[in-house]
Amino acid sequence: MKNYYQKEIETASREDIIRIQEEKLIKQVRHVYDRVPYYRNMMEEKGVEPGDIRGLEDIHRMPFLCKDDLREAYPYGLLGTDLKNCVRIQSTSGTTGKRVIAFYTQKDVDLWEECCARAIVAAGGSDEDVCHVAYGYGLFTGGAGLNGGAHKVGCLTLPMSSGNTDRQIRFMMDMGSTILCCTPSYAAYLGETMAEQQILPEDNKLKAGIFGAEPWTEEMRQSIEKSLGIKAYDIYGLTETSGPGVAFECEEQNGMHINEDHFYAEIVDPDTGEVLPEGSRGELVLTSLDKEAFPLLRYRTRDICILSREECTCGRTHVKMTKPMGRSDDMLIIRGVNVFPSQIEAVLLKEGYSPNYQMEIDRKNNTDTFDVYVEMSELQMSDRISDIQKREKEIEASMRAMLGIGPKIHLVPLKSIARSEGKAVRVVDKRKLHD
Ligand code: DLL
Repeated sequence: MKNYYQKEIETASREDIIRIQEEKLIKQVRHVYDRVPYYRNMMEEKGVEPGDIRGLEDIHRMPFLCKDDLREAYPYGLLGTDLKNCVRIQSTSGTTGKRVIAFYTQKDVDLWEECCARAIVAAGGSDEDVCHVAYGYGLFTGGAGLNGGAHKVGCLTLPMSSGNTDRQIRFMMDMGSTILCCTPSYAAYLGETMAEQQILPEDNKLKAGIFGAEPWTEEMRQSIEKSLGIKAYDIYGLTETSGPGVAFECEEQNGMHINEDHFYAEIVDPDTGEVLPEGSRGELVLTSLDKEAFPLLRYRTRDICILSREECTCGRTHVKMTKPMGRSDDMLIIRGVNVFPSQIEAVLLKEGYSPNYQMEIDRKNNTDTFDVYVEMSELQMSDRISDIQKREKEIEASMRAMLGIGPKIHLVPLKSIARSEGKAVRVVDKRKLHD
């Protein structure tokens, strides 16, 4: 039996989805023009009036919005309603600049939680489940979003937040958690720690995991599924568009359905901004169609992916996005070569290493240095030095074949790379510190 949280809309015909999107878009453009001076100015600069947007094919006439605009408008410049109508804020971690603050009305919170509820049901969740939420609570959207979604589904919700791994495991075993929500790197760490505590995958009651907020590979999915004895589903979103739940994976585990009744998705060339035809790889641009407090039109996510409208066996009709293949702005250029951290991870997992790694890039004598620290398994640690060195060379060769550039590999003892309870720190780019 197929399970949907909102069957009618999740399986609506293409024509119905387009009609809904057009109606909402026309309303939303008028809303931001009337309510948000920042938007009105941008539209006037581009010579566009609300009446010019009569359907989806006109959306390209609207200006793009990017993270810098959000920073410039900080904190209230993009508010689409009076502050007294807002009931919540959430925020980005702000590690790469000024924080982005997202505002929500009660309706915004409800719609956001519904999107998360769709993801939970798509992962097999129901009111019979115990949903263990180990995303961070607080300003980060992961905890609040999945918590709200789990309530809507009627799950017994465990608001664990991140951290205190021993306590997480104890609650998971004692309360019989069946669905785990956290970052994929923390899921891998939980699996690793449970194995150390001699807890076998079949000892826990988990059946599914809903993992997102950072890039992860198919190889990592397989390794988490094995260590926890579950099915692992991807979920995508960003603070600017409410949080998790813009898109989620279904039983096919092959791409994430974008909630098209709430978000209109485009793929553009990250350099020129030109809209690319369906099936092209490019930057995802999202328009929130019905957010009241923080409505974003044509927001440049910087996430690189491909959209696909191939029929899905789950019956959902909403367009699918691939896993983000990196970001157009976190792509590293090392000795002139473009490197995505996900490529490093793919090689390591393929070669049988753990996903615990850290890349370190520096510049010495005007040349980039590129080191990758990789943790060994317990078994590998007892190997002779010469064997370890041989393996370092083998990984270097595989990386060179994949990237066209060979980093220096350092196999390091298990647990020597700091674990993260939230998003893993994969890249330490020391070049920036010198500028
Ligand atoms: O990470 C929201 C979220 C929470 C998503 C929990 C999923 C689960 P931000 O902190 O604003 O919001 O970071 C957003 O994280 O632009 C992507 O680059 C990255 N990201 C989010 N989900 C995925 C994913 C949350 N499933 C940024 N795969 C986004 C790869 C992801 N990257």
